[in-house]
Amino acid sequence: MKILNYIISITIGLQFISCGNSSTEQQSIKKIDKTIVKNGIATSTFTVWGNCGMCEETIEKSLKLDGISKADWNSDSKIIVVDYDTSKVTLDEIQKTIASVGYDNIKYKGEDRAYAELHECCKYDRK
Ligand SMILES: [Cu+2]
Repeated sequence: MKILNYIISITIGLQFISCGNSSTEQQSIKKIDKTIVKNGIATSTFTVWGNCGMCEETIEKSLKLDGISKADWNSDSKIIVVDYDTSKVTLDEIQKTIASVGYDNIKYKGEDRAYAELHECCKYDRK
């Protein structure tokens, strides 16, 4: 029974990271760009264009930088929440980093070369 549960959870996990055709939902992307700073720790919430769980991995991995304590992108809402130490990293650097791995965001357009190298199903409709 344990094995069955394990298989089921893997199957659900795979569905979660697989790419759906989300071109219809792309049209309703809400543009958000908001930052709250408290005691030198900022929480920025902004829009990052993308498709799926693989995009989420690429975007979040790119933000494993000194000073960033949390980066959580949601493939449905296309919104990322980043917590960071403002003495170590700036919002501008964060948004440039996301663009450098190919993702359009509220401030910067994703680098074309990085976009071209994205997995087929990650080639989201650009902003
Ligand atoms: Cu993707």
